Amino acid sequence: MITTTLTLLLLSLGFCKGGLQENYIDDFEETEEVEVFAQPSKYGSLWPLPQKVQISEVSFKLSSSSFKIVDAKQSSAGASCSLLQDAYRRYFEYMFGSGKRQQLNKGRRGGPSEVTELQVWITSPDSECDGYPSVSSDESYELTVTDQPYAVLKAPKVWGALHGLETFSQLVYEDQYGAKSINSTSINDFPRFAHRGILLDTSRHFLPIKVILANLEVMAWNKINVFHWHIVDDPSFPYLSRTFPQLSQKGAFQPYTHVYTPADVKMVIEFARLRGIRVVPEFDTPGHTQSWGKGQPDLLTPCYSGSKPSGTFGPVNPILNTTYEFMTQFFKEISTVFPDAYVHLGGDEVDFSCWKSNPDIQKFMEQQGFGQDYKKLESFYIQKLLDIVTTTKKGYMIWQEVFDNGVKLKPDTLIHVWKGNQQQYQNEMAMVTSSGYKTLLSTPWYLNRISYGQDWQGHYKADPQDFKGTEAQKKLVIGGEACLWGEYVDATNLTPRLWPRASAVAERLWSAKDVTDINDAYNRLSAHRCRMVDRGIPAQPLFYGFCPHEYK
Ligand code: CP6
Repeated sequence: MITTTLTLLLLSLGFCKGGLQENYIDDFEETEEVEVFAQPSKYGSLWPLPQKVQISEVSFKLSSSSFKIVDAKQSSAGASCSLLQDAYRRYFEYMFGSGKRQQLNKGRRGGPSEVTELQVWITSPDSECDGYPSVSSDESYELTVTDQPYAVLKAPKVWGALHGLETFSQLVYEDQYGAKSINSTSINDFPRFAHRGILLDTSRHFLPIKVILANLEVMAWNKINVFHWHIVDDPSFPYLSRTFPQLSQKGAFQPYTHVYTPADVKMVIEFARLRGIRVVPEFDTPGHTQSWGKGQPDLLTPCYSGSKPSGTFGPVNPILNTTYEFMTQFFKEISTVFPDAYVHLGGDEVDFSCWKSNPDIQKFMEQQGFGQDYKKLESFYIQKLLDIVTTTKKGYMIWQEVFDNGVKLKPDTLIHVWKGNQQQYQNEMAMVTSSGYKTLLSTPWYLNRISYGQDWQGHYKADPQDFKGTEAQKKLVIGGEACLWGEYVDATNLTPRLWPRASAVAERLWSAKDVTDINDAYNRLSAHRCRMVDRGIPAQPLFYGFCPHEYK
């Protein structure tokens, strides 16, 4: 049983070893910050803002002793749907606490102005209760709180119901006497983009499972639906492979503690599923693979200094059959461990200097007629890798360089744009979509970059469909991801660095395109951030001020 209890994490730092490689986007443009004014929003603390909301002045009371979340009689998901039953329990606790903060008016009995039930009605015959969410999942829901003794949450599938429960919990507030209240409300909601992700990097620093689970929980509060797990990279290989256990035995920071076992991975995937979140793993090759070389001899290219091997290694060796035999077995395992229809295959930042130094590679280049064009060699490798992964029946995501280098891709490949300044990434989105590929954006959402000020405003303003192109091109944008690369982030600082800054991205990817009022966003986001703190997550402040519950 996976625990959903969240606790503030007090962690001591272990020793960190391994050299760091610096990466910069030099010409990243800072957006100008707007001065914002604190005042309550007419939308309260709703975040991300639903597509259609009507909130009236009429308010009802809710009491922890009489209020219940129940399945509607007509619902296609009932008591046997543990995904929903677990969610009911979670949200009841978020709304009323686990008994610590008691309501002041506990003795009250239900009157005409009390909501006593939230009925959850899954309307499609297949609720998808036991399935996995996908890029085409229906996440829509309708929520009505009216003059009835019960509120109704209608959704075609459980995924919409999960979002609706979060929205309902966001509508509940305390009146001036501390009594739980909710206003008469009608909401019709669905996401603007299907892919709303967060990248976490567990190679630069190992992230304990409980930190990953805690952040998956917060992703659900923000209606984020993809966890992009950048699980391995140069510094360490914490993924415990059943087929190649020596990869983590030799490549993990601490092979007995700093690894994700098959049971750990299962737990992350199930915890995510119960919250409507997909887990897309990334196994980045041929670059960013130094840690792979420790447990898999001959996988990496030996670099030469003059006529002799220098003892250092470069990217994956693309000229050996053994490389492709290894990749075939490895990705066969990955395709069974991770249920999502996609894997991210990386392909970014391949350094050619080692390949250039190696005489065997030089010979191969000549035989293939590649000349001195090492992009052709990189494409040769990626092409073979894509063919291998295609046989596992998975779709793939890749970083933009693979597209830039002209590799032949399956039409349903997702191109992940991460480089350049605003003009450069907008050009890239235009080029990728004019070639007919689906794309997602990360460039403006590198949350590992920090600055003094309200950088959430820049994240909020970026729009993945702002580039020159036709309507058909814009439709190929499936969303985006906030990236929190791990060079300077571990369990001690990850959560406040991510929240509420990733919340800004979450609203951009969920809410309607015209939801751009920075002042209203500031006021709702401040309240949303206080709610995250109240729910036990150390989310950092946007600016000066205080939270309502600070002194209680
Ligand atoms: N690791 C990998 C990284 C980065 C990328 N890929 C990165 C590049 C620039 C910045 C931050 C991170 N650390 N594998 C780029 C996709 Cl600023």
